[in-house]
Formats: sequence, structure tokens, C-alpha cells
Amino acid sequence: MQQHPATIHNPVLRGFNPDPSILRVGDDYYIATSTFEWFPGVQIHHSRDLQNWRLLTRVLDRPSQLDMVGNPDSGGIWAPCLTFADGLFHLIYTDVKYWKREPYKIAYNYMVTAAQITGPWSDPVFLNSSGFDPSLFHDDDGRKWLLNMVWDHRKRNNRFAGILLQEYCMESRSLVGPIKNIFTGTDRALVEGPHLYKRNGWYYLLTAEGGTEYQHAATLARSRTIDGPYELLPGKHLLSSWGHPKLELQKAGHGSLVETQHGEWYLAHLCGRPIDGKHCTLGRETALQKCVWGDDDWLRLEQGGMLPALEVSAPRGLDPVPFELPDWNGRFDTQKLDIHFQSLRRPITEDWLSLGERPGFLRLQGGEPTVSTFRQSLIARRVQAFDIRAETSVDFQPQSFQQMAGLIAYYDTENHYYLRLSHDEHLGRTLNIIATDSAESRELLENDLPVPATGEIGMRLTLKGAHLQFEYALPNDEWLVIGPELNGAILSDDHSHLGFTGAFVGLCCQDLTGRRLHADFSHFVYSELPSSGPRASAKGAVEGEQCQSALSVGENCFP
Ligand code: 6LW
Repeated sequence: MQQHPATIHNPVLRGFNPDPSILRVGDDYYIATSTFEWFPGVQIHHSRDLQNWRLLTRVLDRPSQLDMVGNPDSGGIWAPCLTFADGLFHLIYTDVKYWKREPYKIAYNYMVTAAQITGPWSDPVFLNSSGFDPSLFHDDDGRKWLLNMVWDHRKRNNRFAGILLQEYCMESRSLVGPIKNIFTGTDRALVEGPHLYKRNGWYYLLTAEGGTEYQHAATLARSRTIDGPYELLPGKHLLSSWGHPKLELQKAGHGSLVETQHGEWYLAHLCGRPIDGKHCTLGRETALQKCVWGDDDWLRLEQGGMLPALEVSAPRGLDPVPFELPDWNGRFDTQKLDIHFQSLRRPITEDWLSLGERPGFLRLQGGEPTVSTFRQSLIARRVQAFDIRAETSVDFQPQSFQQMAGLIAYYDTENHYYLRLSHDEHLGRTLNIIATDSAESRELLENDLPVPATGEIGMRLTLKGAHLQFEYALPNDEWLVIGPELNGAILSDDHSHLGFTGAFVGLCCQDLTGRRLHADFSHFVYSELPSSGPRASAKGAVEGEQCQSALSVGENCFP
């Protein structure tokens, strides 16, 4: 018999998995996380013990549910809310069409439902667009309530103007009755991410505050009536890492609660692990904290205080249930893409990606350049460890400098590194690295590197903390370094602008002539290297010199 491990090791969902919405149905636990511009939308992980998690499914997988062509970077799916009632899973989410510039946001809130977590999920019901982070609360009298933050474009200092509450009618599939602002938050400000719970005659409102960076927090308030007034937890915040730069889990906040079969409570929450005190290449991740109810009917972290713990007591009475995870060898000799791959903004369809046209190869038809927010031919997977390697081999016969294919380390359209094979009028087939940093793109090698006119070219990249290096291999030859060591910290939420995703590695193909020339890839192997951890990569973090060791823009990251 297996020994009961006593701890949950955080983060439980490593790499870009923010805004967790946790749910238990019977003996099954689910966490839904935001996916932004990556398609399909809304990632769902599954567990039976809160310790072992597996990526189970993604919900919004057809254009009638989600069409993100043209959506901005870090737009798309923000903060889903997953609940279960009346035999149905309900998933509420925002599709953000515009967000970066003041003063407006364009954010549409929708609901989809399904009898099974793996679908099929319904087409969306439009809810409202008054603000983002919608969630649904099923009261014990059968009524349903929608909450969302309200965005006030008028006010310079408090655009996050509070949490709206309105009743949702299942029969008419629409919002009904008065709209009330039930909570305007604390002095941490920027209130968002509401979730409502009921226990012992109290309504508990859990919100996120402080913005989704280092000042982030989860705030708890309660009321005897659903529409308030809400009184604050003594100490205001259930969770925050702010002011404690030595903590491994930074940015702790935006969360949701679950009660186990045996009456224990856990908070699933957002966190970030900077590689150098500032930059989170793994994006915002999901961790769990155990919580306990006091005699005063307030919920607090089991460890006391509001700081997130790296190791947390596992639930009582739940035997560990590890999953047999499918082990893909990286070769494209299957008919189905590995679940970890996602595309940008549009679904994967045969008109740009095929596993069947050339058996044993993934074929990509050349699409738009890597800066496009429309139709890129790009598939990639999350980076989920600090030190990783990604390797491929590409068979590609470009006839024009406008045709390119290769291996990409991608944050968004403004920040990525791309080792591409292309064509030069004088040199024939050539390699170069295109660095796009803060929306400026340039070729890193002064002169393109010529390679033989035919044959597959091996490409790989190694990312260790903030150090990124590309290599290439000619047919039947060894790996050779290409280009300088690059600053991997640009592939983070914290580089040139606030971003919400995380680093990806993947394959892509462009044909700017419009002729849609294809490239064939024989494999894509992603591996996590040993000794991978922020402490290994960022000496400053161990010594608590996080801000000082940050690259260039460290100011204001800690109090
Ligand atoms: C999300 C908001 C937040 O909608 O960041 O961390 C936004 N919290 O609640 C994007 O994830």
C-alpha cells in the first residue's frame, strides 16, 4: 500500500495557469484557468487528491464559441469561473477584445454549459460587458447570481469601481432585475476576480486586489445578505506576498475556494515565481493553500498570517491518485496533436496544419508574420520549468526571402525569438535569428548563415533561467551554436509591458508572398532539465536581492 504523502507541493499547476477557479464534483476536483489569446480557450486540470493534477481538456474549441482573430496580446480569455449545479457544469468567462490603452476596455462576458466536463459544451450565452472577471453563484434557494467587476472609464484613479451583482434567470437565459455594486474593495485597490460562497448563513465574497503583479492580494469580506453590506476580514486580506520578496511564491492573489468531501477547505490561487526578482517567464501559476474556519466564522490560512506556503498539508481522507500521463515521444507519426499544443487565436484546422498530408510529419502552411494578431501558422506549448530544451527538425524549400519556417520561443507578438530557415537571392537557403523585443524586430546575425540547399535542418533551443541559446544541426552533423546567448527574461509577463500569459516554445511557418508554402517538421521534443528552479537560476533571489538583481527595470517591484 502506498504511503500517504503529507504535503501538496506548490505550484500545483506549473507554468502559465492563472486565475484558478477550483471546483469539486463528487470525488473529482477541477481547476479552470485563463488562456488569453491561446486557442482552445480555458484550460481544465483534474485531480482526485489535490496533489496530483493532469491537464484534462480545454473548453472553447470552435469558432462559434470563441473567435479571437484580431484580439490583442493578453486579450481573449480572462478569468473563467467553473461551477456545477442542476446536473450541469457552468463556465463563465470574458473574451477581451481591447484592454491595453486607457480609458476603455472591451470585454464580453459569456456562459457555456455541459453535462460532462469534457463536453460537448454549449454555444455561449452573452451575459454583459460592464467589466471583466464574471462569476456565477448558485444560492441554496435555487436563484443564480452573476458577479463581475465594473470598469469605470471616467475615473483616473479608480477604474476598478467595484463588484456588480445581478440575478441570472436560467429559463430566459438572461440577466434580470436590479444591478447593485456590492463591494468597492480596500485601500489595496483594483478590485476584481469575485467569487461568492455561502456558509453558516454568511455570504463570503472573495476578490482579487492590488493588480496582478507583486502587490496582488486575495481579499475576503462577508455579509448576512447577498447584496451587502460586506464587512472585511480582520486584516482584510486572506493572502498576499507583498512586502516579502524572499518568498518563493510571489504575486499571490486571485483565488477561489473548495471544500473537500471531509469538510476541509482549500484556496486555489494565482502566484508567480520570478527568475531574477522581477521576471516571471513561467507566467502566473496556480498554487493551493489550506484554510481553516475560526470560531468567529472567518476563514484564514492554516499557517496563520497571509503569506502563501510552498508546502501545504494534503487533505485528510483522500488517498493519493497519481495519473498515468500519456508519454509522447515527440514524433509526429500520430493522427492527433499532443494536448499541450495550442494555437494563436484561431483553431487548428486542416487548411494550415496537417498530420496526414505527409505521414510522419507535421505540415504547416505558411501564414502571417510572427507579429500578427490575426492568422499565424504557429503551434506551441507552455514552458513549465525554469530550465528546458526544445528540439525539432524542419524540411523546408523556400524560394523567396518572404518564406520562413523554424523554431520559436514566444511570449507574444512583441516579444519572441525565432530561429528561421529562409531563402536569400545570393546565398540560397539560410538561417538567421529574428529577435522581437518590445515590438522591435531585427535579424541578429549580421549575415545570414548559408546551409545546404536540401535536407532537414535540426533546430533546438535551451532556456536556463534567463539564458537562452539556439543551436542548429545540418543533415548527419553535430549541433552547433548559432547567435549570441539571448536574454530569456523578455519572454515574461514583466518585460516591456504588463502581460498575462507566459513563455511558449513551438513551431511556425510564414509565407508573406501569400503562396502558403508549407514546411514539414518531423518531431518536437520538449524536455525539462534537471536542477530546474528559480533559486538555481537567480542567485539574487536566494540572498533576497531581488530588485537589485533585476534586469534594467526593477524599480517599484517591491516596497
Ligand atoms: C484577470 C484579473 C487578473 O482577469 O488579471 O490576476 C486579469 N487577476 O482578475 C488577467 O488575468
